[in-house]
Amino acid sequence: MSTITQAYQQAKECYASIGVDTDKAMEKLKHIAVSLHCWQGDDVSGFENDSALSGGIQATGNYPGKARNADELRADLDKAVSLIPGPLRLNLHSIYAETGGRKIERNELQPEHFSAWIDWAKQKHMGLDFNPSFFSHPKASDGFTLSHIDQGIRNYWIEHGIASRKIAEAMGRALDNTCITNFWVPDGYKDIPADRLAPRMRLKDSLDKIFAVDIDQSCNRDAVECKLFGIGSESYVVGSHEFYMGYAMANKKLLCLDAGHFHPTEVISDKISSALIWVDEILLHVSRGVRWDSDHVVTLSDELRAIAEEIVRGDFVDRVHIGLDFFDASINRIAAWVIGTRNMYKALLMAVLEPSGKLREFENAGDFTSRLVFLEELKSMPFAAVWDYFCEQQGVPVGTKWLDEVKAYEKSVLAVRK
Ligand code: RNT
Ligand code: ZN
Repeated sequence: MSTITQAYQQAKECYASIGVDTDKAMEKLKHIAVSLHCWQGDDVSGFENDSALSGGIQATGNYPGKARNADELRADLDKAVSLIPGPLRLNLHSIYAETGGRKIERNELQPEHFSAWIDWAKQKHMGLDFNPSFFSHPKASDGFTLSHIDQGIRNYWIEHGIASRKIAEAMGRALDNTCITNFWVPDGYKDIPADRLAPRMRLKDSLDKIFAVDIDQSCNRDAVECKLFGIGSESYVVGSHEFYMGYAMANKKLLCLDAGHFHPTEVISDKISSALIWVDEILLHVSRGVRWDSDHVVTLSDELRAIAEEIVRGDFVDRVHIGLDFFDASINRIAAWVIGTRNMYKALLMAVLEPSGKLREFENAGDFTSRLVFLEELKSMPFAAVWDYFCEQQGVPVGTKWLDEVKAYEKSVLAVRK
């Protein structure tokens, strides 16, 4: 018996002593999808090649070897995917369209511009998710898009929103796997506005026009993402939390909660159970803000664990779509994907390894002493042995071994990109 299996057998007994079946827990984990964001691979650049990143988001660092085209990005994704356990999806932005060198305006994008991505996903048995891109574009350069005061500019972005939903519908249909399309717009003011209402009314009107177009719900569903502030929109963001919470409720949309889009001491883990009373489904952008919405690589933090716990404890696996949203250009970009996504799965594994029934019994009986004792003991249970075994079972490297593969790839592939 290998040492990994031996350690697992011991861990299995240990968890059994508190009423947890590790085999069942792993089985559950195998059905929790995480949507990998393509934009970590190239610092949110995309393939349009004519606009710098804008919209108040920033990927800092200049680690060599960034993917310069779709083939390189797919090759890097192949590498990352091979090192991560679990059923992954891929999350694309519209700026990752492949237009064969021709300039296609964003309001004219078609499903055919994503056919190579669809083929890739098909071959990997992965679902796709999608995002219209309301940034890094001349028509977004003054910080407003769907809420712009100029109707012509608004119309352009409305058309982009509609085009994106049609692309997403085609993706969902082709893959027989519902696509989630997320709407995030950067619109906001650097300084104190005189009128907070009018841009919000315009945003509502634009969204209404985008969503008025009939799309097959089984192929695509839409989410809306709120934000507190961004670089250049410190004083006012049109699409605030209250705006989108209301919009999602009133219009049966998914609410997207990004971990970096609230006050620094506010956490999204506590919002999940509240939001799900009022909306059917939510989308998460699991990220890590450091002092601001900096989109650092996700670490195995208390908040990451709390997010996973909420999903599992509430039995929300089918109603919470887990997406990742971070971009770090200061470390190997493939490693960034692998670190963040393995951490997401680690947190989920910890969550499915909880004796949730027991904890709830303690709580309902008013025995908060036992609740605290068990929650604390769980922290030193042999989780790592179950994780290693799970990785082995899923055919991905155990421990830090995946890093050797990333380093080898860096040498042979990334270093050659100039
Ligand atoms: C920005 C939002 C948004 C983007 C991606 C690229 O603050 O979090 O989700 O990060 O769409
Ligand atoms: Zn986000």
